[in-house]
Amino acid sequence: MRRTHLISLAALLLWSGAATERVGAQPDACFWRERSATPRPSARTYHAMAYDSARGVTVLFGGWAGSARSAETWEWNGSAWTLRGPTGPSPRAWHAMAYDSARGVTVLFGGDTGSGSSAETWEWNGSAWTPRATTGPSARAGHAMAYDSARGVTVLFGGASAGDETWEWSGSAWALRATTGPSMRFGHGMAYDSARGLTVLFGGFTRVGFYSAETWEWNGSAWTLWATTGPSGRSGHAMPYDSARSVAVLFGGYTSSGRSAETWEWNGSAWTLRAAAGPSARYGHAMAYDSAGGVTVLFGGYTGSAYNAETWLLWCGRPGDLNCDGAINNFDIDPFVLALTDPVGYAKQFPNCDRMLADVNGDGVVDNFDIDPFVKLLAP
Ligand SMILES: [Ca+2]
Ligand SMILES: [Ca+2]
Repeated sequence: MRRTHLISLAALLLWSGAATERVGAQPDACFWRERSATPRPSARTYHAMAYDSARGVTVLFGGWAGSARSAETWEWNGSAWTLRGPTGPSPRAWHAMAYDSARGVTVLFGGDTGSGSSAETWEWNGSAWTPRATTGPSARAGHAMAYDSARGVTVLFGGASAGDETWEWSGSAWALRATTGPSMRFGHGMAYDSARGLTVLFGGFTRVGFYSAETWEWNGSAWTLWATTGPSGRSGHAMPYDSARSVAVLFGGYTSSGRSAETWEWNGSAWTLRAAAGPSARYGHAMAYDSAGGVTVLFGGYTGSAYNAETWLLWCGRPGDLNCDGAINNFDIDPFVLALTDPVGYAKQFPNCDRMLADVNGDGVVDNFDIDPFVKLLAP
């Protein structure tokens, strides 16, 4: 270590002032991490996932793996996958799911069953699947759903047939709410922005034969098209909402130039491309935001040569917050020193954090040149 750095570090370790935090001094840094787990769902694409906030698990149902459709229900608790026993919907892919937090159930609609599209509504309460409404949207696949927690309804848009309809499920009945807004499409992404009370839609494959790059928002009565630049046109991406950071997170999809490995964020007014290396380029994967763990979960997809069975977590934090508790203060000093001197030890002690949070000067490497910026972050 250079002498100046040694002096800084010594000052740092001796410093015992009140915990201090500089809010917003550094932008978030995001990192993808693959989680290996056994057992796990087999490789698949066009499954659906939703996060059950009451039980703290991400629910996965169905999917397609090139030879057969799945009727499996799996749950991810943040560290392990469990295959759940009860039977429910028949095997299917290209269905949609959303978690109704008021009623504590995961809602599933439609999908491709192999003998046509489904018009079934099912609900999973964590122990049993129950078939629901017999009237509602026509049979369809490739639609998207999101739960509007302010209005207490599950919003459905699009699908490979009748794809310009907006429907809402109250928990007891479906209502057709609009037929104007985004054009007919399927394979789009949809998420509910709870901070702004709007359902966000991006992309999809439209009937006029191209990949849409449109961003739309539904306020419960009308759709608004945002004139904005952002991700290129695509379908088969996934787009959950990160409620801690108030952004919709988009990954992957199929574009006019092939599969994408891009991670984008929509904050309600602009798209930002995240330079976060992670899953390989793919489409037909599923994602959900785990609010208890503060991570976005991704599973599977089609990578161009194979169906995929990888579990990835996207974690975002603030440079300097080395213990990942959301604040930058004295409790980050020991973890910072550990990250700097013992990467293996750091990973072991903070498995859900990332050593790169010690890259406080943002030059892409963790080294002695990060000490002074870290001290400045702590000291008023
Ligand atoms: Ca901290
Ligand atoms: Ca650095």
